[in-house]
Amino acid sequence: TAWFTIAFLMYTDNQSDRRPVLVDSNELDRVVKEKLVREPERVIPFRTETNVVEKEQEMNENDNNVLMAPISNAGEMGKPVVLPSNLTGAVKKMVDDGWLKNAFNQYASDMISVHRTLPDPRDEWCKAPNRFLEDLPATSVIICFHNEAWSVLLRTVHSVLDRSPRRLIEEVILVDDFSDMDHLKDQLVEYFASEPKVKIVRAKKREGLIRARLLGAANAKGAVLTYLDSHCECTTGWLEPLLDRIARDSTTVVCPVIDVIDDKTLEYHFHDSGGVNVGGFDWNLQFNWHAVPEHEKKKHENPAEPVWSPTMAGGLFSIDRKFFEKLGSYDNGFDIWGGENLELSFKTWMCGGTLEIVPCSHVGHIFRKRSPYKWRSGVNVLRRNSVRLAEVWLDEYAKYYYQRIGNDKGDFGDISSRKSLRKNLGCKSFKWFLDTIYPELFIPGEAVASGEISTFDRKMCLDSPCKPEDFHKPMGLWPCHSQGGNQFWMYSKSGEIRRDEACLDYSGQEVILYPCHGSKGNQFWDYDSENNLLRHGSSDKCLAINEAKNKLTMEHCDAAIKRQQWKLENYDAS
Ligand code: UD2
Ligand code: MN
Repeated sequence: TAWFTIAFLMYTDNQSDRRPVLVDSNELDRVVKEKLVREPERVIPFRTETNVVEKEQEMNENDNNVLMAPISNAGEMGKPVVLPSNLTGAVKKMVDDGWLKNAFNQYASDMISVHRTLPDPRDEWCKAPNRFLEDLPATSVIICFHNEAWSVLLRTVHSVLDRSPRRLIEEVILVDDFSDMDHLKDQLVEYFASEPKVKIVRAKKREGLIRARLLGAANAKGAVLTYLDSHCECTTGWLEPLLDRIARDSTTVVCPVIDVIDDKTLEYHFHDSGGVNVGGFDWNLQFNWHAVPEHEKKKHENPAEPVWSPTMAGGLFSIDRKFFEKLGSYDNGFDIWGGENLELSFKTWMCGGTLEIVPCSHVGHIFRKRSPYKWRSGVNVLRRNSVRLAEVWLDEYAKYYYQRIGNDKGDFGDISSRKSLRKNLGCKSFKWFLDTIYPELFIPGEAVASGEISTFDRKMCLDSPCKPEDFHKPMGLWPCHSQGGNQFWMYSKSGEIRRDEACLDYSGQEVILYPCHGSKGNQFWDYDSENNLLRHGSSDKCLAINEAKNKLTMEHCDAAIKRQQWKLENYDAS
């Protein structure tokens, strides 16, 4: 019968690497021997979970085709680690626990070397001789974490140390935002004891990632600060192209291309430079990605050249330390998570800098589907951060965000010092930023109606999220709640019913959300405000509610039928 054991091997030098590996029991001897032969004095069996093995053996008696990841090259060259799908018992529990604690597959990560190899993602353009300046400033790399997995954190740090010229790394500052996991205490200190470049700074209470980053900056000595999340992997040549831009102009803030490390298999997916995206945002003040716009593409001969980006994702960037300080670094009233990425983006542009994505630089990041750690109870942290941001930086455009949160700003604290910062810096207006740097953004002010779209008795409202994953799904209906959010819609001058990049679209089947294309047709709705009908362009049918099924349908227009009558909030007939 095929069964497996888990062996924890520990290398004993400072290349130390601790990873559980799934090994076919018949192979265990050979595998350990091979390791011993290759690195005789370095490998000692650290712990063998014999009881786990026995339990697993009992439970898996009938599983005779369990796949084993080869011990020595799991995840190498960025390949995926695929666990057997029929895991049971103790191993399954370990896998589940890993997911629960981290919102990614920690167990798979633990199987992969913390020094794993990755392919070189760079475009040939990046490798030309003298592409980058010889004389580059050294950077402090600041990595904040709150309860990060051991193998993932270590792989982040090693990828920095292994793939950067040592002279360009002033130091790597690990900022522990008050974690309570055991392995992040003495074990972490011991692990890096012989690496003089690595420093560990601890927050005395839970600060959230923004104040943790400020703590890192306060301890940093480098001329440049480079921030990374604690679940990243830097690839060959990632650092020089970033520092080069800052060396040429200290007001340039730069981001690498963020590649996706799969949360389940840890596979490293590369974006090639043809597929580089730039950052934007929507009026919910959420960051989003876009293809490089045409007006920007025209400025470049090669797609590997740095491109202007209206905003940054937030986690991975380099900035001149003095310029960061001049910009007032981050609002220290920002708690836990969110808002700081847009704050830094807006003020970089508005206060004299440039924000770029640098396609020669690739860093991977594990994107998660949920946040695994505790936030604060009783406060909507993200909303509070975003209101602070809007109050200080959005000028007359702040109202578009407030509409989206039902005009409920809540208690957002004191922002007077941030306002005077902006004033003293003499920054440009948000209108300038939108007109000049982000002309693609749809401005709700140009809408004819904005708010709820409800049935005539205001009982039911159009209600849907509008993320890319919601495209192609039927538009939902829900009792009206007057809080904006998924019930906030805009009726544009050109007849679209939209939120952000999503438009109400009918092509003969269901009434769905579809990316706005701006060419009317299936996305054209004519509101007849006398009869309250929403007449659809290409089909000449009217939007109606099917009360029995509680969903939308399209019917031949008839002004006498109540279920075809709609109210558009704040409809401006002129
Ligand atoms: C993205 C950014 C992230 C940050 C965030 C908005 C990328 C790839 N990631 O979310 O850097 O800008 O948007 O705020 O651009 N952490 C703490 N203390 C906390 C919470 C988090 O130290 O209280 C650490 C955490 O361990 C991680 C980093 O902050 O290293 C970012 O957190 P995340 O990974 O949960 O955020 P992410 O990637 O979803
Ligand atoms: Mn992250």
